[in-house]
Amino acid sequence: MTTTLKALQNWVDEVASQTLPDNIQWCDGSEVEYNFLIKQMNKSGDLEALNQSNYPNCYLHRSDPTDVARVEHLTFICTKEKEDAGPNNNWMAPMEAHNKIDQLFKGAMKGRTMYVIPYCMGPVDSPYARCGVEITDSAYVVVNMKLMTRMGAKALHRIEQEGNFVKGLHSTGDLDPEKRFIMHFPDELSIKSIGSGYGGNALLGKKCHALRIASWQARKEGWLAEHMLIVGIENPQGETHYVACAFPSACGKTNLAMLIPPKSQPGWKIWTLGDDIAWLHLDEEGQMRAINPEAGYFGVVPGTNEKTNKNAFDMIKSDTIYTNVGLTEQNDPWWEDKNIGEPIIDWQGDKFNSDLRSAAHPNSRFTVSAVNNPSYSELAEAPEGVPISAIVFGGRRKKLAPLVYEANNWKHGVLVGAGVASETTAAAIGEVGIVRRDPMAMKPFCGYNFADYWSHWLSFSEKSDKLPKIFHVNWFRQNEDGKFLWPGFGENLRVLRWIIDRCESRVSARSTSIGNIPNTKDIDTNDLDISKDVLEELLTVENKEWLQEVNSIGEYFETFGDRLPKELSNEFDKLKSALT
Ligand code: SAT
Ligand code: MN
Repeated sequence: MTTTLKALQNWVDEVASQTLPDNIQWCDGSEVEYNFLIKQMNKSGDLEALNQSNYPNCYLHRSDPTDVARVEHLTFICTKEKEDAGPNNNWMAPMEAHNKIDQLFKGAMKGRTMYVIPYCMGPVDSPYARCGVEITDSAYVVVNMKLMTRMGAKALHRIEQEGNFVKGLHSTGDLDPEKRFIMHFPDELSIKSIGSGYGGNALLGKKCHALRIASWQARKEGWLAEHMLIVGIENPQGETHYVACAFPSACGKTNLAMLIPPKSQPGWKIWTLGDDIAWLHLDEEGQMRAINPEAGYFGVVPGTNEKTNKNAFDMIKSDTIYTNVGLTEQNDPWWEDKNIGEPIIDWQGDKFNSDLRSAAHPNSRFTVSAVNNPSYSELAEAPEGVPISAIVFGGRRKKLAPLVYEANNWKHGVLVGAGVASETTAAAIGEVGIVRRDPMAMKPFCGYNFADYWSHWLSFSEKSDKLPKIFHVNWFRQNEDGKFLWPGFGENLRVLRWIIDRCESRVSARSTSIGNIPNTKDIDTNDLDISKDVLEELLTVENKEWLQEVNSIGEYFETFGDRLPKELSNEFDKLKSALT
């Protein structure tokens, strides 16, 4: 396979003469190619076959122990003007960034195969989909991209028809953390990443393209590229509402997207559209519609069990690539809270010793195609996407944020999203459990200045009078003893039901200074071991605590200077005066 598209062929030739690979392989995305690469990596030790009777077609990859998560401090947005990247991003001038990283790419693929991966983010026949080509020297990246995107011949065909594509150049380099960079060039629609083979650093279709570059494109073209799951909620009467939810990495997006309704909620069904990224467009009628640009899941493994996420637990029993989990004596994968079996080997391949390290890395992952998901929605392949009734923001907060509240209107909702904060998780290198501001769960992923991003969000209020309602949820509130107040997981359906009832104007709500809160009677607690007091506690708004929060949001907004949209400061002022 080669290409008729001159621009693509030229770029591939250029990269080859810079990186000097032994071979060049154009990926066609076929099963034969996938199986061949798996076999090859199994031989080279890049992958280890798991117990094939218990886990057919499942493999384990161990990444370098220094290369286990996204590296936000080494991720750069390289716009001409520093201000365009904003205080929310690391910035480097494009020329300087190219020079620095090109130096590292020189001869980087010597002795290796260079893979050319054409891929499409979104259904190949969707007008909302966008294409890219990733060049990489990692076979692990190729097989992950096969599971995570629509890759190969069909994507290449679309690229040749359209004539343009996002360019992603990746090499694992020598995995030296000192020579690791993930650079984005929004003006050139290109990405260069070196020195990491891990997830969001290396699978360039995901965070690099579908969020950082796409958010930039989306602003220019009038749509939104967001860090959101998309889920369909079908009621016992057979009506389905679609909701898009933005939570930071490792805060339960995959679990919510694949939720199984508890026995107390007969007749309800959940359909998964996506678990991580949503591209949102207004259609001709002003209805917001969403597609999931991805075709698979790169989910957090620890904590997945029959109770927390049975769909995922079953889904990853076959055709799955595991990264950085432990092993049992039977060579089954093992992770914390799997609740079955015992580990004997840890994620670094050493004999398991609980004093040394956990068996699975806290950010260990599964990669699996979405079609393996028992709750996969038929409409996930629909080129026109699904209509969105509600947008939900959330984070991991021990205190303060109530279980759920509703914004007064779109503009207030933008403030609610911009004010999101969450405790950090193992999905990125750095300290875990620190509360940081994470607007719209996009802190690590917005490819431009947040102030401009909020202006873009605000601009939708003029474009349609049928916009989704905006909500905020917090599944993670704790009592004084550090116990979670809300059971979470499947029981979160009860909160989604209230959200849908609000969208359909079926229930009233209590107006507070931060927005509309459910009346306790409207959250179904049937069959739930939760007292009225606890529910009330979950739905309390303490103005004094909120005032502190608002002051911290205000300080954060100040870092954006004059660029902060006036309409957002207005919403902020309104909130502050409601609290005082
Ligand atoms: O490493 S990824 O960016 O792919 C996963 C995540 O952090 O959400
Ligand atoms: Mn994510």
